[in-house]
Amino acid sequence: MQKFSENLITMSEKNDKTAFQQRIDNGETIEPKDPMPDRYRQQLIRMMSQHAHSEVVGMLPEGNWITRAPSLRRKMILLSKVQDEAGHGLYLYSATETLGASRQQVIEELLEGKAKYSSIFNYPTLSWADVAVIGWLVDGAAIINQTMLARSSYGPYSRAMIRICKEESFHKKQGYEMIAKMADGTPEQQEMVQDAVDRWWWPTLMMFGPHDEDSPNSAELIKWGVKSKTNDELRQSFVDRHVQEAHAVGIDIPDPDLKFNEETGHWEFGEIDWDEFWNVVRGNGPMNKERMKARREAHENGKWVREAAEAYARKKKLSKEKAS
Ligand code: BYC
Repeated sequence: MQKFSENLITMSEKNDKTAFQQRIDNGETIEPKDPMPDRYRQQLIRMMSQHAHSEVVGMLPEGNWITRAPSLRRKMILLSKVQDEAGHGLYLYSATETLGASRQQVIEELLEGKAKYSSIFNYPTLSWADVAVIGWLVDGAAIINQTMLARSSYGPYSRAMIRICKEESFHKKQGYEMIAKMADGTPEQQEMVQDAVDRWWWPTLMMFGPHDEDSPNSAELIKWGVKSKTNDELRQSFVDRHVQEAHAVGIDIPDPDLKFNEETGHWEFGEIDWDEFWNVVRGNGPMNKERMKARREAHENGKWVREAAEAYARKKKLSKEKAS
């Protein structure tokens, strides 16, 4: 990750760092012009830009089904959901810019294959039921993670999360409604929806990131109030909530080790295939190459729009200078 420290107030002195930690421990919100340790800034740029990329790349799997939605109602819902994800990307790129990282810089890092985005979007959407499962499971996972991030110590990130969570909540509901309808439908619909859940369940659990003992960033992010829960804690909340929702509509969870622990009140689940996770994160998942190709082409095709916007901004600036 590049350094973006020009004109920004960073902290180097030990006393300043203690004062900063004190502000975090007091529950204060850190705003863009506040002094902050360079490492805090870099960690936020890393995480928020990855999050923005995930929203934008995340439009692709569902976008694949817009032209084939089974009714006008479903098409309208899907169109507006995918459009919402683009909006989330824009809020998050803007929030990242408040840290001194330009949108152009972070997007270049994605297109050059240097920046990560969520592993989940490297899986294919093979049937219409995948759209339902993404809404229910993937947006369901995103809500659990982002409700925590809505309390993050960095003001622009937490405020973006509040709005995003409201929209994700609608996304999850429309997905779960579709799941319930298909689970209550014809045998073919039931088979199709179960097949989609079987394929997406484990990749969704991977979205929360590696186990806590293998998560190098968690401790620092928790110390700075960016995260308030660990990857494993969030994953457990997700399992507890979604197993119940699955059972309520007659969907099976594809995990032979799943069992309810009466003492802890939690659902215990089987081991995640971490080799698969790291393989996808390193760019070798089923759809990584196709996703990046689609993003690069979209960026190239949008060049004229960026150039037109820049020309318009220059023209406006010139006429303003002439008038003054
Ligand atoms: N995929 O130390 P860790 C949406 C990386 S979109 C890929 O635990 P951290 C939606 C991690 O980056 C919203 N990489 O990291 C859109 C790190 O590598 P680097 C998606 C992953 O930051 C359209 C390394 O593994 N949500 O909802 O403490 C349609 C070690 O990990 C993943 C977000 O983006 C992964 N799954 O925790 C529908 C949430 N997991 O950077 C829906 C924002 C880990 O050190 N991000 N890695 O090279 C986060 O909450 C956290 O960054 C993570 C990781 C939980 C993802």
